[in-house]
Amino acid sequence: MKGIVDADPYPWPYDGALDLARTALLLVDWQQDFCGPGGYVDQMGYDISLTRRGVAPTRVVLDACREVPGFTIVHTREGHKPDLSDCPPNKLWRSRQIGAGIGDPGPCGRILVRGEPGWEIIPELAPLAGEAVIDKPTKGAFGATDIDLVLRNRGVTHLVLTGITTDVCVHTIMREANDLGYECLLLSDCTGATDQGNYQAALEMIKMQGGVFGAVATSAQFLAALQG
Ligand code: C5J
Repeated sequence: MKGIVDADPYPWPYDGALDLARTALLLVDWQQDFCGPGGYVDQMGYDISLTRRGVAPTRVVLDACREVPGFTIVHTREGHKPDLSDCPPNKLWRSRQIGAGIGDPGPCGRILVRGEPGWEIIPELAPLAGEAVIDKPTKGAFGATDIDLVLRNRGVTHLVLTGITTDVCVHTIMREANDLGYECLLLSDCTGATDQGNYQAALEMIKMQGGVFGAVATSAQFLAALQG
């Protein structure tokens, strides 16, 4: 139906039809480090085809949202200051345990360090002028950044999420946003995880309890509602 996303477990949003003035598209951590060859996820030994597979459908959604005048588009990037002063020692230690130490040199420069090639958003989904870019040293986005202020200043109350990885940063951000009262929708084909089981479980967790963190839809279902 026009303006209403045929989402699971409820037609999204809960409060009626899409209100494009109050909705933002969130692109979580589409960085080389999480889906590019030689990046952090690749260096840890995971299969980057699993994290890359949402790139093409996300690009379609991004292009559609860019066609809507005034639509809010927000990109996030996970990364640390070059001196790693914002990297908790336990996060650093764990990354070294798995052989991809944050700050260590790699094929994409220093792993998860701001300004390095691996930290950049991949060209397919790179931000355009006027789109907000939120840098976070965290998995979530609301604890150590001004994203809440940026969204509220624009009157945003509803979030459509894409990004990687489903079970880590995307889930953390969706949970944070949901707790703050944002009405959230995750696009299932516009996200991916380093583990297929975790990806499936992450989607299921959102939908339990009547949509405990919001709802899930495909990009086609969202576009059908957006474009009528
Ligand atoms: C991870 C992220 N997986 N962006 N970060 O460490 O999900």
